[in-house]
Amino acid sequence: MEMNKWNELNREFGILGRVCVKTGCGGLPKVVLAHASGAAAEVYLLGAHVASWKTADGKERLFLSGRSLFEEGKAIRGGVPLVFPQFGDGPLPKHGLVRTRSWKLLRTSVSSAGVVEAVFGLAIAVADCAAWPHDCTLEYTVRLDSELVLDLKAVNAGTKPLAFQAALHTYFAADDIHKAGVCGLNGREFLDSLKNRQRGTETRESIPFAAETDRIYLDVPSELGVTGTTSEGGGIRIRTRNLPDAVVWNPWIEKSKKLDDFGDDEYRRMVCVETGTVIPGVTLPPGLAWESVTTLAVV
Ligand code: TA6
Repeated sequence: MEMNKWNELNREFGILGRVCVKTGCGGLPKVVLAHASGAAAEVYLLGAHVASWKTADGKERLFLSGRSLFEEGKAIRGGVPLVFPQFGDGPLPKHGLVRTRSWKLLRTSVSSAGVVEAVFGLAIAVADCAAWPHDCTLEYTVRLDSELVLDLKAVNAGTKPLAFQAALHTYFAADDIHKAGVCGLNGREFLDSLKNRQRGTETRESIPFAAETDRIYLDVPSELGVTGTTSEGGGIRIRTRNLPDAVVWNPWIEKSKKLDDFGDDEYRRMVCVETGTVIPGVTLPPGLAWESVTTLAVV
């Protein structure tokens, strides 16, 4: 276990060989989860951001930009940014308030079956943001075994209804975007963000990538697939609970050049399939909790 400036965190939360806090990029703290199978995950306290997920074969399944910033107050480019309480543009900073904040590590554990878990928390208070004056607590659980389970929970700690959108803006690694596809969305309605959210209906079994793509699919099945992410033809199965929408995004050539924290050619190596509740989102009465689960597995 790395004994360094995170000594105190490691004393409280470290589990020998399974959980430790280390110095990540930009000197930021990251929580490293290691499963007995060899699977591993890394979670920055900044944004409770899962930046790496390696399966037991040692293969990295998430994309992380080589040009990502790792700075307090800035979003990490790649991995699993958490979007809350606003998806996209609006009165709040793009994609909301939580991907740029420092979260707290609340608990860690290893179950008798060997499942390694870390739980992160963030409290938002009325005074924090004039455009979103709410008391709200978030809990995010990252659970690792043969799958990666990401469980996001929000509690309305205030006295008025809490309206929010939420998403896991997951960047999957792809060996070659031209061979990747997204399946499970045939027949579903979508809003095309490249055409002022014009409505359409998907007609393809598998959505290929040959141009910029940015669509919000509505009321999607609880199981989706990202195919062809590895050169051997492997893919990822995504299962969700309580996340009715899915966003499919690849910036392609021109948009990539406009993103400062993203390499010009990196669009070839990633695909975002975001699991979320976006349209219309959730309205949570005072005192109540909302919980969502996203489970990723290699197939
Ligand atoms: O989820 C898709 C999207 O909203 C796109 O429109 C695209 O801009 C992307 O997210 C990335 O947003 P970001 O603020 O991280 O640059």
